Amino acid sequence: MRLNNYIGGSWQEAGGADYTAVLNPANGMELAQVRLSTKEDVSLAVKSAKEAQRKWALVPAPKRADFLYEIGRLMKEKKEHLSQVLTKEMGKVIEEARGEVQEGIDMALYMAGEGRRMFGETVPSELQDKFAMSVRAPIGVVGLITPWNFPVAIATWKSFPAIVAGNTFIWKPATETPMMAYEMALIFEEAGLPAGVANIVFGSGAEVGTAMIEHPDVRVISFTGSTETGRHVAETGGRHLKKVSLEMGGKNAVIVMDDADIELAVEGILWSAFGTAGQRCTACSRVIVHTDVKEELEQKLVEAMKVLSIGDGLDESVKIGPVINKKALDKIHGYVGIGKDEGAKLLAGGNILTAGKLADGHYYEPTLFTDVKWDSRLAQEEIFGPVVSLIEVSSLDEAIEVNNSVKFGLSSSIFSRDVNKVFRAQRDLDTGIVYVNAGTTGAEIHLPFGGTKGTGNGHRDSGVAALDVFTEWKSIYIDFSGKLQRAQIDTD
Ligand code: UN1
Repeated sequence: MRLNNYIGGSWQEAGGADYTAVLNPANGMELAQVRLSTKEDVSLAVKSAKEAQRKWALVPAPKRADFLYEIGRLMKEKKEHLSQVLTKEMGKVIEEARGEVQEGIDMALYMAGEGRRMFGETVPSELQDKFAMSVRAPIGVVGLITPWNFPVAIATWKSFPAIVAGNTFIWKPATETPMMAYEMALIFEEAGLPAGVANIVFGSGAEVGTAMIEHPDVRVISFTGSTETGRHVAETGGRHLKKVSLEMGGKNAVIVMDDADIELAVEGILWSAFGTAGQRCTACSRVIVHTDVKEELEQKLVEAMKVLSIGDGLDESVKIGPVINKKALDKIHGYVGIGKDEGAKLLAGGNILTAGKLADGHYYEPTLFTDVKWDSRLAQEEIFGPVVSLIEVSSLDEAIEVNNSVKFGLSSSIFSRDVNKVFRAQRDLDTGIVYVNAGTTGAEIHLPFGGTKGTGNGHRDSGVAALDVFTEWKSIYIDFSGKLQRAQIDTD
């Protein structure tokens, strides 16, 4: 299977000579090939998106939303198929793949509702016979750069608000997961989305991503990925005065207080640390535990980790799938080595798994360290794999301080039954998302998704907040007095 770009409503072969193979991380099998695009392919896509946008902006928002309802319906109809492709391509277990597709369906229906809201403001004017209001105006052609760990959901967080608001888009999916983008293109086509509204260009960040950021007709770049790449996107975008929305790394913590329901905390930690093999920006990678319950938590975690089944995510009984590729596997194992060198105590895991069929894929054993120093590399840097570090503290204040000590600020969580502690924590934890008595994952699409400090640059995906990325505020004053009225001057 060879995937082609989707530009101006038709399938077009990319201009580059190089192909990449899409490999199933569970067993190394080739799933598809993709020809890498060039700067010229991006120009073609931008041209068609720009032409389409003029007409699209004039389609009433509720009519634009009708396409989203249809896209949502088609995603629902094809949910099982999409989930199977997602598991094969990305590796997450099938139950989670279904969850991710559901997140996309939810986003379609939610954003379609915005077609009939998209609230602006009407305010009184300070002058007689004058009307004042603000509306959200589309921006134009927008560029979307999405990661491999949530190849559908994150793309829907960006593309659906973009189109309901009257923009057209160029989407560059991660090179590891082009098949989900291809599946979405089929859905856009079947839903009858006008040609040029949705454009997909496959290729590398260096070539396609850079060309999108540098193209004068692409006004917004919405990026989710690594902090390193995000910095480059922001720098290049800044030079070209682009609006750049960034979602980057995390080093998310679960705090377990001495009054917590420990069984529940164990479940929350397992799900948010080892689900998706730890490859969520929101994954729990630190557990900040109160001295009085540290031993109990350690024992229960180690016990519970023994029954986590590891293997191909298509097998319904498997709880933990592979990591995306060999490079990721080596990085994770590298951090385990760093942890050991730093003197952290390994309680469970710590190995690349190669027994039997696992040798054909990229599997890492769920890993638990304890007695980790809050300022060690293991506790500060993003690993993006199934590795958790326990850090001991003796008070809530210390727990919050340790949580806030990292350069990222995406998600955090506290397990406690004390309402006073819970309310102090939700106020003082400095992350963009806070959970109480749940792990660090599981954001719902109708609230803003994003983080503080090194995680982002002040923008948010999903929720109504996503519209802020893809619209400009336009303030409109209508004077129906028939005479010149001067604001701030004609005050009597
Ligand atoms: C991500 O981690 O990159 O909150 C996205 C969650 C999911 C989305 C995660 N709904 O874990």
